[in-house]
Amino acid sequence: MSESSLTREQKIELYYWMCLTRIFDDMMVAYWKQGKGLGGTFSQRGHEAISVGSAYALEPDDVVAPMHRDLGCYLLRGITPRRIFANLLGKATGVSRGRDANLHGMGDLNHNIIGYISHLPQSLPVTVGVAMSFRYRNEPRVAMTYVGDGSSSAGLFHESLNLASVHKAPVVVIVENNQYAYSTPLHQQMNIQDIAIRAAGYGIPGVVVDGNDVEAVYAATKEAVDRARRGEGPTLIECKTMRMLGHAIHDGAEYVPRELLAEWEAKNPVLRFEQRLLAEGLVDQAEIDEIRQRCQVEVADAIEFAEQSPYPDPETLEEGVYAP
Ligand SMILES: Cc1ncc(C[n+]2csc(CCOP(=O)(O)OP(=O)(O)O)c2C)c(N)n1
Repeated sequence: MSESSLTREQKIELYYWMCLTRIFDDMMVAYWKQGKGLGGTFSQRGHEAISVGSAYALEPDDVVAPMHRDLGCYLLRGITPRRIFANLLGKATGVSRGRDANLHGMGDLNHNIIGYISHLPQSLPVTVGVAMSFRYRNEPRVAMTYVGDGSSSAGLFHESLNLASVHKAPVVVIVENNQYAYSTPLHQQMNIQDIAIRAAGYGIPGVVVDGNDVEAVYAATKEAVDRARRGEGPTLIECKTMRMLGHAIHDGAEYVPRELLAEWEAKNPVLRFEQRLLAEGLVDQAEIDEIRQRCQVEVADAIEFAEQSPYPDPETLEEGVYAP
């Protein structure tokens, strides 16, 4: 793992968010496997260091457009576990007020979060547009979004980054290279080792990061965010990781070699960071246990809250359809 300039308190904070993200995800998956969930849902297991480390580098005024494996980003930006679980169950207390029982309906501009757009990678041009508006208005703000390895092969990815570069849009693009786009392995969709080299085609920096190292993700994102804020334009950050479960809850991912999963499980981002904090003497086991316990209580409370919440009143169906 890399060194970073983070203080002890900041590192513990990062650990807390990663822990909360993992426990939320584990409990969500267990809930769906019991057949209690509504529709499909996407696990972000293995992506904790990416969503938490990158979001931690943003200021509250910055805007972020997460995707379907960025639970940690939503939580860190202030959307409570209660509102997220209620959203997943399609309840009126959820982020989308029961309009979308998914991570898709999770936009909340009060937290400067753009709702996830299902059509990949449509969040990218929207985020570039937001970044360009900051530039035109001379606001020192940055916009950030995430795409998968599969999404990075779509035409829109190239068009958006090219435009962003030409106009020096203050945007940071995180590619979550988790080796698979649904069942398609990396080598069947591109002929390059590092997606980051695509940045050269747009004349912007392309960085490869260990996506299972939260401090490395934070450090790379912080540098890119600072660069964007100085008016020097976009950065492409490729975070290498592995999708540890299927594409969504219904997918057993039998097409993924077990050895590959075992290899990545040894790099479990939450456990690795925990072991590092312990090895550096920044925390003791009792503190780790306390944080874990706190996260478990928070998630259990969120599930209970979501279960007890009402479904939306059909009379309110048209509310929120049009922008005010
Ligand atoms: C334009 C478009 N085509 C197909 C889909 C269906 N779809 C949803 S996620 C996904 C795979 C995406 O792979 P990747 O970008 O690597 O992200 P990952 O799910 O691996 O995190 C597909 C094909 C979609 N959402 N949008």
